Amino acid sequence: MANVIQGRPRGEGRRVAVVCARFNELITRELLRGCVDELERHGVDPDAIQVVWVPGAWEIPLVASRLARKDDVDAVVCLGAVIRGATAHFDYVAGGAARGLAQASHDADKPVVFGILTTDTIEQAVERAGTKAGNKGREAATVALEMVDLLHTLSS
Ligand code: INI
Repeated sequence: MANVIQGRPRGEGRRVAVVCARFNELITRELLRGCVDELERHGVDPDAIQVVWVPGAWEIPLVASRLARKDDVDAVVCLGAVIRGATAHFDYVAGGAARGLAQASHDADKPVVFGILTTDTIEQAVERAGTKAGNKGREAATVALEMVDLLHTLSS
């Protein structure tokens, strides 16, 4: 019989930082609303959630990295919306954010969750911010708690 290990999204006693980009704020504040609600629904104390706003998705990794290295933070959830325009800007911003968050997670040895939408259109972003395709902020919150629990199990 295989020894199967997986985490559960338990929120009690967990401390979570959320970094949210102001760019495309109409979308990102819905991601933030879903994220905070989901963290609290899983039992995270509202006082144990800190929300930090940054200008755009490009700025998220630096702040996420700083927060992830703090002793009183168990996980960092990163929220943003990068929407493709007519130029290559999208690729630089989305690619830089993705690489930066992977690096931040490895450097701090903690979950740094990628809750940044990367879509071709505003409609696709709206669908993922609390309408047809759910709320990616909620999903990111659950992933963060599951990963904190999993890493705890693996190190105990
Ligand atoms: N930032 C975003 O969060 N989403 C975008 O869609 C976006 N676009 O398309 O330009 C965007 N650009 C700003 C960027 O994140 C930085 O804030 C800016 O380049 C200053 O460093």
